[in-house]
Amino acid sequence: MKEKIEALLAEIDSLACKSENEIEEARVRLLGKKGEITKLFEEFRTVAPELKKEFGQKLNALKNAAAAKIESMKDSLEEGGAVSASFDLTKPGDDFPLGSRHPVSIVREEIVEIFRKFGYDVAEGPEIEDDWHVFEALNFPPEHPARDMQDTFFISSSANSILLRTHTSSVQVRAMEKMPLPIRIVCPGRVFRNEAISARAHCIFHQVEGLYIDENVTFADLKQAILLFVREMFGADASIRLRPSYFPFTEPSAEVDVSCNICHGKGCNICKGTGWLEIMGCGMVDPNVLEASGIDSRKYSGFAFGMGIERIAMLKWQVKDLRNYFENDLRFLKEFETSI
Ligand code: 2U9
Repeated sequence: MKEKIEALLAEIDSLACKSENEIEEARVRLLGKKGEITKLFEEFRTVAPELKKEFGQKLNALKNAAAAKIESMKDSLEEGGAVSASFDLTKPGDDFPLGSRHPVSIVREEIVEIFRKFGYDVAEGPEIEDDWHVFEALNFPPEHPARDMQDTFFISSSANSILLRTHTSSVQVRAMEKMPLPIRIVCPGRVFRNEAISARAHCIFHQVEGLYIDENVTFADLKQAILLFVREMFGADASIRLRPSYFPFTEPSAEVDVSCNICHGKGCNICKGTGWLEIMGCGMVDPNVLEASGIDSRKYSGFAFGMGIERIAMLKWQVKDLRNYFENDLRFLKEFETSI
């Protein structure tokens, strides 16, 4: 048996099959039901007990060597090691279709990059949040309609409810709780609102919010930061106007409009004849919000802003229906191939 094992090992070592058929023949001859190695395993039953250990190990090594040689011959054949006549190595490879970036990702990165250049860090946080970080710490009164089942997806309604965040402001609250001052961050992320899906509303959308807290931060700083952002995003000739507004977390608050980049203020159907397009909201962080996260509102002040990414993308590419962003229709997504 010893000689037979050694002879087979030498044979395996010198095997050089040139086709799949030859490999299969070798496999059957060695490892098939009536193969040489299988027969040796049958013979092994008659080996004296004191020799069983030695021959058992030798037989297993032989079987493994045969299986490994067959696998390696298959691999090298696939890689063109032994080439069959029908295989044309000069043939060009098949096209590999490339995907394209999603328009929401393109705009998110553009916004984040602009603020990064201004010295802002990027902060992210959980989509599943608690009542404190989404509402309570942001000065939402207990009866505020945004807390209502109509607007918020609740997961559990214990004392500190668990819910899907309705804005990324919760990330800023978490940053205020743990980051040293001054804080200068932008927070991109997905948010959830219990809305009926239509061309103008969706239950999931994306925001980028920003927060700057330091000593002596003023409304003039806010206005300048937004103007610089808008000029980077919409072109050096873009201008802004601020209209008074209300948010629970900022005081004073404003809506920001950018001059229409389609008609340049003359009035068109995109800006509905006004010459202005609403792009974001902003304001000075309410002192109650600073205090709720342990920041001394007599020493520090801050500004914040927020924008919907889909809204900016709609203005950039004149997309009319918000649902396009969520349906993954390749005909829509392919239109952004060149925008990468
Ligand atoms: C903290 C304090 C203040 C974030 C802000 C807005 C104004 C705003 C909307 C734009 C369109 C949301 O996507 S949208 O519907 N956002 O108008 N967001 S100020 O203010 C903050 C955030 C965090 C601690």
